[in-house]
Amino acid sequence: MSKKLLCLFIACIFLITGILTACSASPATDDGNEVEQTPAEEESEQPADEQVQEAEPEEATLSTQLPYPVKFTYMRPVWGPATHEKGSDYEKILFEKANVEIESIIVPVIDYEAKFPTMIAGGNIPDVVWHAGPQWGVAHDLIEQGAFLPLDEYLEKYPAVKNAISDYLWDLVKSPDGKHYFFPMPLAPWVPFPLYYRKDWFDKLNIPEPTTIDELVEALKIIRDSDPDGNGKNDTVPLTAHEYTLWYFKEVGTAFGYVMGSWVPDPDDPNPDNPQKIVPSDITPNAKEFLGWLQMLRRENLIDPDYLIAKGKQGADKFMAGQAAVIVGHWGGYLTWTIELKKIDPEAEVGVMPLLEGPRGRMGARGLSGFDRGFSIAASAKDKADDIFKFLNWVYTEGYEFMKWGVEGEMYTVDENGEKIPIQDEERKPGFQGPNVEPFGFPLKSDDTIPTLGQDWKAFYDVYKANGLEDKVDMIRKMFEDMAANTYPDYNRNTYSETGGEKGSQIQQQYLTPMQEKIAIDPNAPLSLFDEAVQNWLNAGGQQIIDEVNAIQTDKSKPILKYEYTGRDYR
Ligand SMILES: [Ca+2]
Repeated sequence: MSKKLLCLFIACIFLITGILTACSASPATDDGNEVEQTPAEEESEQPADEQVQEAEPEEATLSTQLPYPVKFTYMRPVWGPATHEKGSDYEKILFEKANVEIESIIVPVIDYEAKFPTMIAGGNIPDVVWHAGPQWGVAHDLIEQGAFLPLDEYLEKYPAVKNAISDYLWDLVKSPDGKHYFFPMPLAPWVPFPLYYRKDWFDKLNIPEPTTIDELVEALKIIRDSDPDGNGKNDTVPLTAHEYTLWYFKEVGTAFGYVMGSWVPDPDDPNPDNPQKIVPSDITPNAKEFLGWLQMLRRENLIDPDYLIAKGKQGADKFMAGQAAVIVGHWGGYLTWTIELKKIDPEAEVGVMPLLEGPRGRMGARGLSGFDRGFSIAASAKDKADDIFKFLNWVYTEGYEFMKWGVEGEMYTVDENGEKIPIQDEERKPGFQGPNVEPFGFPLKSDDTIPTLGQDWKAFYDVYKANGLEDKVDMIRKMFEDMAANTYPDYNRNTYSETGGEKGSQIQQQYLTPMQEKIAIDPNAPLSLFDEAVQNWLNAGGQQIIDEVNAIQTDKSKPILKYEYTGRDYR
């Protein structure tokens, strides 16, 4: 699981160049979302048709309507430097604007899970506290012990807070008792790894754009036997991968019905939309078929010889250096790769393949969990919880633009078109720099993570335009939206399994990962290794994990992960 979190984090910083803090909820971009009006803002004087002698004042719904400031302690990870100075300019302005006094306790994100148990030792749990989620063993136990409040009653009372998060995500972070003890930090549930290719070379060699996995293989064979770069040698790598891991094939795998790292309906189940039983896709025959295909690429010299073997190198460098014809990689890599390629070959052009048809269906996006950590409210803060929600209600309504952008003139400027332009951190006064802002950050809305955290399609377009590549945006967006429209979801709704928490990653590392790599690396490895490894995994606790997950997760229906875009647009 931590590996997955790391992958998501990398995916997230990949696009937001240099702005680490953009990965938390610091100001990132404007999405033009309308601010939801809360009833209290509508200034409706109650008609005096009630018998109450003294008109009962309408209950405040925002922290800003309270006669006293909302006070709470707030423990969270920081992605930027942990050099917060209390009483900073930003802090003072936020406190005044939101009528809040937050005592922030920050921990560098890299240490967060390790330090968490000591930070809350002795039952001293901060009022609002971040953690990895209800499936994380430590948090799971705290929920079982009643240390966190169920949020449901408040989410009903403050719909703007609830609506900040997608239904898909709320469904995913539900505890087995059906309640929500956790408010997630949304990320895009899709980070497609498509197949990008040297279109100029395909054209030169008269290779049609592949539409199926088999046509891809045919194209790779032509590359293998050709000299597209004209150096007199047939030395172009037909296919490489962004980094030398299996993970970069997560989308390609779906064409084989293999949803890497996800749970899928038991292959024997007649009703895949609402199966009786779910199992990890990694142990299904589809995974075996995919690995056999990968092995064939190795045997036929169609894949980068360094793939899964070379340490400290990555295929993206080969692609950028003009040494590879096709790359399976992060969708956001397009810009950098094209810019770099054009430096060495002005004729270079990068295309993206359509979603290929494979032996088990059409390639699509492997659905991701769509969050990275989040927070809970301590049961000991029950008396304050409603006020904390009044503050959150401000964060997700009136205060949302401020929480995203901060203070005008200090943290952003407004151009002649009314567009907000962020002021880079190093150009700000210290009191408005990331380290003094991030400790008070709250998650962005789910809608603001599409296509990627803090970057809507308009911002995406602007970056491409600045590099003269705006005519490529529609192509990339179509790929992204096709992928999202063809999502392969994880049927495991983040279900906690005691055995899984105890030794899930250990037995994965011990049995499945080495087998996968052995088959992918060694062209002579027998595919029976797959069956042996799966049996060993089942015996070592895998069967127990499957049984526990199936017993705990009664809802095994296909999770609905729908792409809807509400952000700013360039079109
Ligand atoms: Ca060559």
